[in-house]
Amino acid sequence: MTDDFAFEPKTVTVDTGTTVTWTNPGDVPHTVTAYEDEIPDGAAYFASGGFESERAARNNLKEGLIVPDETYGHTFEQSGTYGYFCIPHESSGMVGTVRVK
Ligand SMILES: [Cu+2]
Repeated sequence: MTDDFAFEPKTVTVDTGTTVTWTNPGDVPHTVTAYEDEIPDGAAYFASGGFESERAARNNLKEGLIVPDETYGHTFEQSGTYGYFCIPHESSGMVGTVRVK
């Protein structure tokens, strides 16, 4: 089932060094934006648009949008649990988790 306002799967588990790629198969733009306080200590921040902080991502929403059929990828170099969300649909519960082993 495809839900236009959810990450699918909501939680993924990958090995260290894996590049996770998000694809937008829907009709509306989304972002992949890490919660700065939900990534491991010392881990690289990530957000579509290439921002270095959650604040910058929130303040420059347009540049971070992943439009339909576009993708965004991030390579996870450090183990731990990473929480992220979609800025436009955060209030609708569009959040996800990447677990890196
Ligand atoms: Cu969204």
